[in-house]
Amino acid sequence: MEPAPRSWVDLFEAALRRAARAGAKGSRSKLGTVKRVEAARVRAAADYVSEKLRKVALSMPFLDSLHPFYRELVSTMVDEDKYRLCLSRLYSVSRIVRRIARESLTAIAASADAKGAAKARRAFMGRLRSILEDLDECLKLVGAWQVEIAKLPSIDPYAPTIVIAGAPNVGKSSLLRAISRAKPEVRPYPFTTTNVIVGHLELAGQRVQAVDTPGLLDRPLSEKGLVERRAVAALKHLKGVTVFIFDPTTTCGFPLDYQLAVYSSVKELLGGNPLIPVANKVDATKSDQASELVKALGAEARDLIFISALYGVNIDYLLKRVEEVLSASVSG
Ligand SMILES: Nc1nc2c(ncn2[C@@H]2O[C@H](COP(=O)(O)OP(=O)(O)OP(=O)(O)O)[C@@H](O)[C@H]2O)c(=O)[nH]1
Ligand SMILES: [Mg+2]
Repeated sequence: MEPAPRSWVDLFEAALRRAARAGAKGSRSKLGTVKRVEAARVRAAADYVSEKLRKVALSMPFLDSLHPFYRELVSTMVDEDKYRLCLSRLYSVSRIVRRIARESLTAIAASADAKGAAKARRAFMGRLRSILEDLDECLKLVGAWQVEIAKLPSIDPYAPTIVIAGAPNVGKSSLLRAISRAKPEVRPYPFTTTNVIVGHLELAGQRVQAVDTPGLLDRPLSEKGLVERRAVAALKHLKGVTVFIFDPTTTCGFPLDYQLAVYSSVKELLGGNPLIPVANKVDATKSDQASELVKALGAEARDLIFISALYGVNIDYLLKRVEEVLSASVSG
């Protein structure tokens, strides 16, 4: 991405500097030379601004050509309508600047004396200034979006993926640490992970990506916040297998019923795509807590795997299951 100017002032001042440099050349005795110098100043400022704005606009991701996964992630970072509007304004201002520069160049060429040429150049700078001033809100927004977009994880939406999901604080990031080289932040409180985070591992000689997601709450899609919607984007659009994590100890702060409600909504989102239920924190799980989960899951408890992400218990077995599911979904 071409970095956006921080404000209209930065852009305008950079244009003025270029104009000053372009104007430093040549003597001022003959009218022809004066006109050439004034024209060079206008051209230098216009070229710089117009090119800068064009590059910024064109270097930003084009929403409609993004993969749906990225499209949804980006929509949690930018207001799509504003985004389109600002980028098209940058682009159109880039052209307007060229047009008014041409008008000024004509006026400079037609001016009868040095004063007239200088006046035409000053008039151009004045118009440029007010046009850029009007663009300030967009420039700042684009700058902020660029910061967000630069933080997007590099996930291949076409590669086999393990999506780790669950309620907050159940140990999702701990599991990503346990199975990949990624080192997402782990904290003893909820809402630590605010973005999708990718890690890589090898399963049966194949490179597989694992994606850690922000914790999900039990509330309808329409009420989900931006951070939660990043997890939803991963669940909806990445292909492979979802590992859903329960914390039967409930030290995560969410009762089992609550976690089960989140589980149901994840199943609904996945619409039949592969899902492995996992009970984490087995090192700290009491037997009645384990049986409560098994009972609540009914027939699905058959697939439940007890692990400890923190102490590395049963991780190999989980990965074996993941491998089986992934190879079944590839061949199926
Ligand atoms: N006893 C025990 N604690 C664990 C285990 N796995 C994770 N924890 C602890 O649970 C807490 C939350 O772990 P995280 O990995 O940050 O949980 P998360 O699901 O990523 O949390 P959010 O990103 O906030 O949704 C931390 O204090 C971990 O040390 C485990 O297997 N056993
Ligand atoms: Mg986390």
